[in-house]
Amino acid sequence: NGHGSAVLWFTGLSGSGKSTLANTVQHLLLERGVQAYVLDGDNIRHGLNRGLTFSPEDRQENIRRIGEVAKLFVDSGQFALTAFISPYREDRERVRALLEPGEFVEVFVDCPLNTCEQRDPKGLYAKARRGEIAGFTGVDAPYESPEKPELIIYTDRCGVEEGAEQVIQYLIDQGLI
Ligand code: GGZ
Repeated sequence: NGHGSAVLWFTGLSGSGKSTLANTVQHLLLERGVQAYVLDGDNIRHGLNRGLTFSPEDRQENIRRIGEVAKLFVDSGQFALTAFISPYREDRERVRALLEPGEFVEVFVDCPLNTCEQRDPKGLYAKARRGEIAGFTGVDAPYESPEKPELIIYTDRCGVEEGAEQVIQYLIDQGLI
């Protein structure tokens, strides 16, 4: 119905608020009659990508597959909202290269590690600090911040609704919706 389609690629630390933000944006898009679907750990890492670990190689494969699936959504005229840490710049740029210019919207969900660690909704940072999880992003595995993201949402400074509105405004400005 007269709108574009794109991948909204949310990237950031565990606990930064990617899934919450993506789900709120999805809700706002659906309200406007724009088809949108969220890909996240719940429907991808437990299904299609079951069996992949958090080694650098498996994270790369995780992101590669998610990029291909997201592209299928765009080919079908929908918005795909992806909420994965996607810690490696190169892996994110490979997904960008799969798509046409303007179809990959990198949204950096920027939140200081300290704040993510204080939130620690699943107690995973605490486990990582105790040495019970090896290779946890931000603790003993890297997170490479985007250099030129289309959008940065500072989730420690703005509420979820406000952040989601910033994403919607970007899509309006770009003529995507
Ligand atoms: C980071 C991990 C790890 C390690 C399990 N490092 O807060 P969560 O629980 O729900 O978000 C994290 C999720 C990260 O999966 P992704 O598919 O987004 O990661 S990546 O893009 O890097 O492939 C966390 C949980 O899985 N988790 N072990 N070692 N996060």
